[in-house]
Amino acid sequence: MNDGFPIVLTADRTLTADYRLLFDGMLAASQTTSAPPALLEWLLMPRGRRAGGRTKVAPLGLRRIEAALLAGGFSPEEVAVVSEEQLAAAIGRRTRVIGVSSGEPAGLGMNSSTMTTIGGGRSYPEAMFGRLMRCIHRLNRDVSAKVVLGGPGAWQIADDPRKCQELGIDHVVSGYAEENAAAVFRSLLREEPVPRVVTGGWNPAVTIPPIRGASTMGVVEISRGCGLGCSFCTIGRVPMTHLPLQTIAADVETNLASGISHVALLSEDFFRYGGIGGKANPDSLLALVRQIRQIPQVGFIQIDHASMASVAQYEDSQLLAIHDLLAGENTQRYVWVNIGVETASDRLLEQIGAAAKCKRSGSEPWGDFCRRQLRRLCQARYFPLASLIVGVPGERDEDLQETLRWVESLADQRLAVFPVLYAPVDGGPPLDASRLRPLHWALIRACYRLNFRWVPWLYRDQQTAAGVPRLRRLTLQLLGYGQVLQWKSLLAWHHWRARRRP
Ligand code: B12
Ligand code: SF4
Repeated sequence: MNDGFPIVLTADRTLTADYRLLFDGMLAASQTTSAPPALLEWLLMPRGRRAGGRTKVAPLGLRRIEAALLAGGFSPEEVAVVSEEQLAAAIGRRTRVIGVSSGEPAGLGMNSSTMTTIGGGRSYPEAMFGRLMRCIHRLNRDVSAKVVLGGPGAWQIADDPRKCQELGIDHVVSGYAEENAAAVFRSLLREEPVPRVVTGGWNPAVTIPPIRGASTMGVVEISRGCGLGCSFCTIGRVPMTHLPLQTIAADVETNLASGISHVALLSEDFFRYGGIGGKANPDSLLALVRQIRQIPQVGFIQIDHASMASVAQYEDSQLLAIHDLLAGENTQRYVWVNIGVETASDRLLEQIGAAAKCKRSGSEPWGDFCRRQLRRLCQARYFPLASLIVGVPGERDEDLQETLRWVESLADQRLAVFPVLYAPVDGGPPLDASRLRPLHWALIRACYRLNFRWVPWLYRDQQTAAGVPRLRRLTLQLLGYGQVLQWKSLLAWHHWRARRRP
């Protein structure tokens, strides 16, 4: 048996692949096992680069835990962040703790359950996580290191000791954990008793440690939490905290040093950076993006989520100025952004407890307000990926009809609308196809008519921005068109079945 490292940190292939862009990661993670796994793995999840028995890229959450352990007194020789392929060499007689990060250990995330309901199979992240745990279980048999699960999906199995046992997990750390990760790991190394489930700790007033190695897809946090309180969201009650410019710039520099030039600025509400409560601060965001753009070698800057209420607080000229800084050399390039609409019905919006995020002045109906903001974003060359939640308790036919008309009214815009099936955050059963009515399918199909038109175009645009070689681009496009055909037939079939159901 080899020596291994005392502390091994790892994550499955969906989180350690060498994606060029955030969009690649999103695309890969939203696949289901009904697509040929070997082809997907090869095409969508290129194996991450490695050096000195460690992975070059790892999910940001795991990088923060690594940084917290080093800040908490562990030495770089004691802690190794590795990919699945490196586990056999990393786990050995010295190994005492194996830390695993996952966003989807049980496949309960809303996006995953939507994809499996429509496309069949199991969610890729869940399947890959299962494969990783089997690998750890096999290698750990003669080592008996303690296995600790953390990450944004840890809550999914925290209350399920049987599932943990089945997966070979001894402890679950839930939530952000920079503050107590080192203490928990130290106790485990000393073989002191540690509860099965530990609540992670972090203190916004104490600095979040800059990462020590590159993050998958060049992601760096600019804000953490959200605090707008939507009842269906896991971070609805975590107040938004903005990271200082120095930490953000340091994280970008660490990625650049590993050859990752594209940056993804993460926040649940990009346009709220530097703001207080729900109030945006355009000057602060402009200063941040300007500073990142000034760092030599920074390529395409991507963003992730935003809220309508924050977009509304920006002038058109400010939206455009930020777009141009993000896009860099080619200002004609589109910058995609996820943005929550959830429903076009004011009644339902109130009922699902999303009123705070949808705050707006005046009495403009929510659907009209969203349409206006989406058009402003499109005008400034953003590509909105709007989300709708389908099947929330209390939803009526009139809400669905209103939302359907709303989707159809956007046919002249360059955007996508993604319907996600409601899944309760308490881990209760997500909605499945048998509970969807014909009107649900009519709405889902209207959304995908837009998506089939524009998503392949967006992906092409993004890949060109990232300099993906032509042959790979063409192969992926072919695969994409195949998937569009498959999904068109699946949607038509689900709709037909729902209509025949009594
Ligand atoms: C970037 C991103 C992605 C990227 C990369 C994911 C990653 N984990 O790096 C990609 C595109 C691949 C992705 C995919 C998915 N994502 Co995502 N993603 C995000 C996003 C925007 C940022 C993640 C991040 O870097 N956060 C910052 C870091 C510092 O926080 P963190 O990862 O939570 O890490 C902290 C703790 O969790 C903990 N921790 C993390 N790892 C470990 C390990 C150990 C051992 C310990 C002790 C602690 C620990 O300590 C860290 C520091 O405090 C978040 C939203 C958000 N703002 O967090 C959604 C989010 C994590 N994603 C989410 C979802 C649902 C998914 C998908 C399931 C969607 C899908 N099917 O397509 C997949 C799952 C992929 C997977 N295998 O986990 C949900 C998770 C909620 C849930 N599962 O219930 C989130 C919270 C979005 C949301 N608001 O709903 N995602
Ligand atoms: S605005 Fe988005 S991130 Fe914030 S609580 Fe609502 S759904 Fe969650």
